[in-house]
Amino acid sequence: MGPGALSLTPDLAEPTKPFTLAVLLHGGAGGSGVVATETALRFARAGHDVHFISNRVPFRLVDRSDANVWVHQVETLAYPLFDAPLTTLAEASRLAEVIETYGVDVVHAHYAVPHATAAILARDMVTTHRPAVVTTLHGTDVTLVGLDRAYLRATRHAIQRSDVVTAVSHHLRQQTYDVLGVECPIQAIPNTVDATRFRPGVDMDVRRRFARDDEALLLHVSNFRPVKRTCDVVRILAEVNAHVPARLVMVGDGPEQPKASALARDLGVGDRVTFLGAFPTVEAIMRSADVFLLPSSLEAFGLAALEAMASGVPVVATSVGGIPEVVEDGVSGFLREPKDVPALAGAVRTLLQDDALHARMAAAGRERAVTTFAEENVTHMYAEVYEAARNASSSGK
Ligand code: GMT
Repeated sequence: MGPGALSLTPDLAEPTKPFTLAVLLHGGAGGSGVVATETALRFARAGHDVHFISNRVPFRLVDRSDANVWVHQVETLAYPLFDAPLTTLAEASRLAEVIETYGVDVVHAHYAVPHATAAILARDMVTTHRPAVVTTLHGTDVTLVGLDRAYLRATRHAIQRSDVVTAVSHHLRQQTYDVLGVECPIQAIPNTVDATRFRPGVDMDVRRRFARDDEALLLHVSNFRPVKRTCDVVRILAEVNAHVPARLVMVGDGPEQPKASALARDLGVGDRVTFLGAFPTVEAIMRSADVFLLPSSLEAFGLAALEAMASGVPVVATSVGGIPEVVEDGVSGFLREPKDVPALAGAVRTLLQDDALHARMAAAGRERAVTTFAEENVTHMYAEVYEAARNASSSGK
């Protein structure tokens, strides 16, 4: 390893050369913000300085006491001439300030729109030095929003100008080439999970808040966007409950929540579904469920499914996007076609009616979460990416 190179010991306990990282993210409850926050905090724990640049305090940043973690809120101007605040410009300006003030070495943009663009703009503005820019693609920044004519060229430009680009699954990496027309190397780095926080072991007090001991407890966690098909989650519960007494907990909030809630009442299962809203500490509920449901129509990875697997909870999900890279059909859960509610509900019933199968899948999911998606491995991949990005940046790529 040459001079100035970054190096982390395998357990990340002793960084040999601390660096300063700036992270651009959507601070809300979405998976990209969760991944951005938790990845950066792993580097903070290893002794590096971390600066979050966001429109709000990141959702999963529950402990604010670390001395080497800063949050810089992006302020915008609500000027009557503009239909909406010009956040990309505000974010780029704030980032440039942070880069100069704190000597940022690496900027990590999570979710290309608009963060990759803000990162490239800030890098061009800064006169003190040239920080490395890493962009991580998460999903709809490629498959939905990035693809929209309104954003496509700017998104492609920012991705290609990044020093290193990563995607959270092989499927998303390929989509970025196929649909966005990006022509630069992209490395697939999977998401990971804190397998100590997300661990098996039903908490009976928590479970009994939602279900009797003779009832099954199904769980869904998302930001209730249309791609999550939260109404199908409710339909699955209704179908399962027609055969096996069951309850459903829905964690999160978003545009489809009122529809899902109305549907539960229409289907006569209003009293069997609990909507808890969004909150960052879902671990205890996660490990207390019997089955985790993710019937999405689009999913680049499915972070919540991985959190369920780490918690020893089998997953019933759809075989779309990157989900098959996370959940192995028939091993750690069941995958069915999107919108096929009878098949998805059938898979849930199969799991609920066969204790041995349920136990096997729970154990297989946990095993996969702590091996294939091990935190140390994924964090090391990002450490190597930061090093490669710094090398590319210093050679003025
Ligand atoms: O891309 C999105 O839709 C937003 C993003 C989020 O912030 O919720 O979700 C994506 O990133 C997550 C973290 O990498 C992945 O686990 C999700 O699968 C992915 N969502 C989609 O592709 C729909």
